[in-house]
Amino acid sequence: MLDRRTILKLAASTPALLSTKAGAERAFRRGGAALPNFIHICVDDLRTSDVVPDIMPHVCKVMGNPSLKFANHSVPFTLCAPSRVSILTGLEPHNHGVLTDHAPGGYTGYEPLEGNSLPVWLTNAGYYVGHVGKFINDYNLIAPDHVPPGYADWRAMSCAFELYTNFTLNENGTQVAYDNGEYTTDVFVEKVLNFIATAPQPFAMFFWPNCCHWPSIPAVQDAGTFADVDMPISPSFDEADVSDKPRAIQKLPLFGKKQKQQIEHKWRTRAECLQSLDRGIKTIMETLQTGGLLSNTHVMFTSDNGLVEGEHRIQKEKNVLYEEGVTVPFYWHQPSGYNAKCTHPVSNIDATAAMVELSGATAQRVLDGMSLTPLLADVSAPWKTAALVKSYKTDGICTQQYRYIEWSNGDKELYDMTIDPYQLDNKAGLSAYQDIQQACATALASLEGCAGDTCSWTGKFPPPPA
Ligand SMILES: [Ca+2]
Ligand SMILES: [Ca+2]
Repeated sequence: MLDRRTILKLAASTPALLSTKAGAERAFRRGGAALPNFIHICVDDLRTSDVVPDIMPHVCKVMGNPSLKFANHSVPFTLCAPSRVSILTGLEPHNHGVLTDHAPGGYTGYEPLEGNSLPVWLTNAGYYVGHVGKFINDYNLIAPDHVPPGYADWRAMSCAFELYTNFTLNENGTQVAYDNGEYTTDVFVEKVLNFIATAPQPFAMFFWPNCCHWPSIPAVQDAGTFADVDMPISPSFDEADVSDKPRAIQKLPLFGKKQKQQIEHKWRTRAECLQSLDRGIKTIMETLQTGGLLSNTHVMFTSDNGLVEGEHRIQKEKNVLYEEGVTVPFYWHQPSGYNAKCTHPVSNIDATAAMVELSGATAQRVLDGMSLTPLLADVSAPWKTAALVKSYKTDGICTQQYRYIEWSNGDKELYDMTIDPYQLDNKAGLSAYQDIQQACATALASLEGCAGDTCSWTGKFPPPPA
């Protein structure tokens, strides 16, 4: 692993790269102002409840403040590959067509799209683009030797992404085995630090660790560190009364002792698995700071999907639209230092549109996302009123106040998040909520077929009944 001094020394040698004509042109293109760098960190299966000081103290400190926090950030599809493809294409899943983790989805579905994706647009705009970590499901099975277009520095897992040791990376076309006890997250962080130290500016790094996806194996030093810590219990854990819920949830029995122990075990291993990443992000932020790069680098921290783990009697499931699955952390540390909490409904495709705008890149397709740039300056700026969300069996919308879900069997759910943040009391079908439900259903029906600008819904939703 590189120590700080080596990294700074490497950084000091980087101006040779910057002093080239091409590098200079890359760095100063927009009216003389330097184009910003990007570090896009996308954790795998991270829950919002994981980003708390007891589990991720460094992330809470360095990303939580002074960052912009998007507190109502959903993913377009609550599954790894469809969500990642939305980030890379800026499209809603119904427009990119990758709706599963495996064929016809996964990398099988993404491969025909990859030549027209965010990394390619950034490269065409003069960016030096890197990727470290997990890519898209089944990349390892279909094309482990392939370096996708748009990446100047490619270091992706070319093995099963569930591995935390004894793994292989495709490093710019060469298969490199890590079979001496190296731990994925630690190796990935080292690669990111190397990139920061050597990449010509402007750069964009997609740091997508496999952590903390099940089996959530922690680094040796972290194993057992949460053994005596009790899992926080949400009011919706093992929901006592599910008579308000759709038929699929009503069928679920209350947990037995063994199931509760299994859920708690998974929570503990996930918390332990996140420790290495938490330390790594602290080092990355410190390195950007000491290298003088933080003043011109946007750092985003998010997850590809959440995970329902015990809520509403669901033992383990990401592919549902309850809050723990569909809403994921999103922090944006930006050069301006603007620090606020945004409650507008935003989606990962909106971040893609913002990266395109900030980089001066040209997307070679019509983006479905709405650039977040107005909110990066003022969280009360005018914004769309709903985000479209999907899973296998459900479609829905997230608004500033409501969650509305339609199941494929016709069952419906409506939650007023201001009075019912744990989604214990489904309001669908209640006469007092009829107007709200109708407004939500109208927005959903429109967004399900949207493209480009029509994906930015601006219709109003009635206030809740008094
Ligand atoms: Ca995932
Ligand atoms: Ca209930």
